[in-house]
Amino acid sequence: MKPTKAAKAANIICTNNGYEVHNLGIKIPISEMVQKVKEVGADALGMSGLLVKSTLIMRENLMEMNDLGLADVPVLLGGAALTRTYVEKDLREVYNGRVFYGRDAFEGLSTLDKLMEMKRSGSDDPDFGRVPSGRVLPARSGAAKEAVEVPARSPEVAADNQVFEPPFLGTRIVKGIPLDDIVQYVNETALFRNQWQFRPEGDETDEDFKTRLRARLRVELAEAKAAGFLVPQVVYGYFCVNSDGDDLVVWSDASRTTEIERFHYPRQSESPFMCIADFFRAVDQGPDYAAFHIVTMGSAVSEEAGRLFAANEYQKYMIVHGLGVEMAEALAELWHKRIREEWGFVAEDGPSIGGLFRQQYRGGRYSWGYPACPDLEDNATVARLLEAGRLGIEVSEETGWQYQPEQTTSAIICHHPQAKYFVAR
Ligand code: B12
Repeated sequence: MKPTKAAKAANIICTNNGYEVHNLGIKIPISEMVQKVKEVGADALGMSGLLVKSTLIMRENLMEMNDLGLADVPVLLGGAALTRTYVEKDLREVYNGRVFYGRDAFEGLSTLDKLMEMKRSGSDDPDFGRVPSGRVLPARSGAAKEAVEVPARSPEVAADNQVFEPPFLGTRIVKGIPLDDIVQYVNETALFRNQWQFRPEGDETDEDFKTRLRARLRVELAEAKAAGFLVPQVVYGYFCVNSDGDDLVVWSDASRTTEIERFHYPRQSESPFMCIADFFRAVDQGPDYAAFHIVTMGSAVSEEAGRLFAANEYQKYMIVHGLGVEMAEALAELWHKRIREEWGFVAEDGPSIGGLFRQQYRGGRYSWGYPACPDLEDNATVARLLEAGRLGIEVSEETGWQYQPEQTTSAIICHHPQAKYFVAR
């Protein structure tokens, strides 16, 4: 399980409202959770998952609790990868006890309040948290779905697009990027609302709200600079590549004789049959190029956040952790822009930074684990390609294919003008 920041947000809000929260940490086996539940006589168990993988583990955990006869313990679930339907329909069908979805920490708090009220008053609402609800999918008709022939390539993706030659082939490491350059690319809504959990006060407009919080951001950034815990670093590079069916072949150099890595990308099973490989020339069509990057804010910010959490400085913890992760996201945006500059098509950018968050530029940037390329294992392939170990970045099956330090993210950058987000599976 990966509670990280999110579970901590729920933890902080529940603690502030009079609940005693026992935070067990990340990737905790169900046996350990059960042991703690019994030891403290917990009124409820909460789990949080950032990645899709954790949602599957949650399901297994609930089944295990059934088997152990512990289904009298209400379970609260939340996190980026979960959906209300998955919890309130699929998981309620699995768990013999009560299970709830918490869209945010406040929803978790009101569920707890209702559970406690029931306990205090001795009243019972047997349906609460038990009745499956949510979207009911239409029953599959007896007739088999008409077989769709999946083409080798999406007929909607142009194959005669301009190929841009990159400024160099191979990798480069960049350090010492000024924090002031990065902060301009911070998504303020994500930072102020989602990470820091602030909301407009009274009749404050969104713009007034942002102006108020920008002052706070300046203060936090100045503190971070003085303490030196935000350490932006990038490893990036350009490679000669070709598509080979649904694969992307990465060559050692422009002679295209030695394959050094190969990424497999899923193809949509329905029209328009998109697949990331289609954005690149096929082997027999001549050379094409892709850029890759891994950006990190370094391990010191994870350590500082960990220290604050351990010292029960929850509010400050949320600020520092949130700043670290949104600066990592901003660094990816900034570096993508630098790549467009170097590669010669930044003039096609939209007029505003806000527009960049909506992909107003030539081409696209895809991170593994996102819907167009869901396979997290390829985080390790790109780390190998860019030799990310040089920045102290680790990723393997042991880390659940997540990068360490946490405030790290990777991507492939395509110049094809049709390379925009889509859902492959
Ligand atoms: C910010 C962000 C990042 C940041 C920081 C991530 C972090 N560790 O915190 C950075 C830029 C580093 C990042 C990187 C990556 N990310 Co990211 N990221 C996000 C994003 C945009 C927001 C997550 C977040 O921090 N939200 C703010 C927190 C506070 O919200 P929250 O987690 O949802 O929690 C709230 C509620 O859910 C609820 N809640 C949560 N838990 C609980 C528990 C209980 C009991 C209750 C009641 C409530 C509750 O309360 C919280 C507060 O209100 C999400 C997409 C999204 N919109 O959610 C993707 C997302 C999590 N990332 C994703 C991916 C794939 C990645 C990368 C693997 C990409 C890559 N290849 O580089 C990497 C992995 C990082 C690594 N170290 O390996 C995917 C994961 C999907 C998957 N395949 O599993 C997501 C879902 C995007 C997507 N739509 O596909 N990411």
